[in-house]
Amino acid sequence: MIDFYYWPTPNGWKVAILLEELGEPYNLIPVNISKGDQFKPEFLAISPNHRMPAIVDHDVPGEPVTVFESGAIMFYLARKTGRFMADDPVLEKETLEWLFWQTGNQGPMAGQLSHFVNYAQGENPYALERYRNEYDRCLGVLERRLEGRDWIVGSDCSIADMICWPWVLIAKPLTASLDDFPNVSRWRKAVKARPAVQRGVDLGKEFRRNAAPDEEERKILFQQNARTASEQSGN
Ligand SMILES: N[C@@H](CCC(=O)N[C@@H](CS)C(=O)NCC(=O)O)C(=O)O
Repeated sequence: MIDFYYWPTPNGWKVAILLEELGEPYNLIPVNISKGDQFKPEFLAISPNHRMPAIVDHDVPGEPVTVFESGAIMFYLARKTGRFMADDPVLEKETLEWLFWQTGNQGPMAGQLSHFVNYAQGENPYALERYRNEYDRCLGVLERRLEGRDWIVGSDCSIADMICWPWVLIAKPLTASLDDFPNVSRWRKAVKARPAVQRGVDLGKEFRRNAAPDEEERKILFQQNARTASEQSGN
């Protein structure tokens, strides 16, 4: 069985979608990032970067295997199950390129855009513009990749699609339009139509925030540095 450390955000959805697509049972462990669960020592032993998602795979010989970072988790599960990543070395290399691209480019830029759209409205027009442009640039990268192809890598839906899709799903709340990106729009719709994808996005929806973060939550989420992280972990 897999323990899945999760909170319902785009980064969490990536792995939720894959687990639902795999159809294997898993044990959901909520990591309430507004309350500081990401700093608990038992979580840090699994995810040293204070971030979810993370997994622990108990279905292995010997000690359970811990995996943090969505790209690494998805690569691990795809390798282990032989699903959602082609066996061919060149296609595997292409999958890795898109996993790295997502976690090094689209994810951080969209995450910062979300911060300035949702939590620091009007406070920093330069930052808002900067991340809006970068998010738009990333949509352009995907648009070119999806020209003449249904999926990001190979001929089927793969972990490359599952990792890139959640931050495109929420383009509108991020104040971006997909009007100039017809290939991305078509692909977004095709991924969304998959029942397992819908189940992944719905996972833990009862935990979703329905109010702006209060002062304490803002401090936990937005004023982190090495010292506060260490204090929160009790070190
Ligand atoms: N590169 C990481 C990003 C994970 C990430 O940023 N997770 C956020 C939620 S979307 C988190 O755990 N935030 C906790 C915090 O900001 O303290 C991945 O792809 O797994």
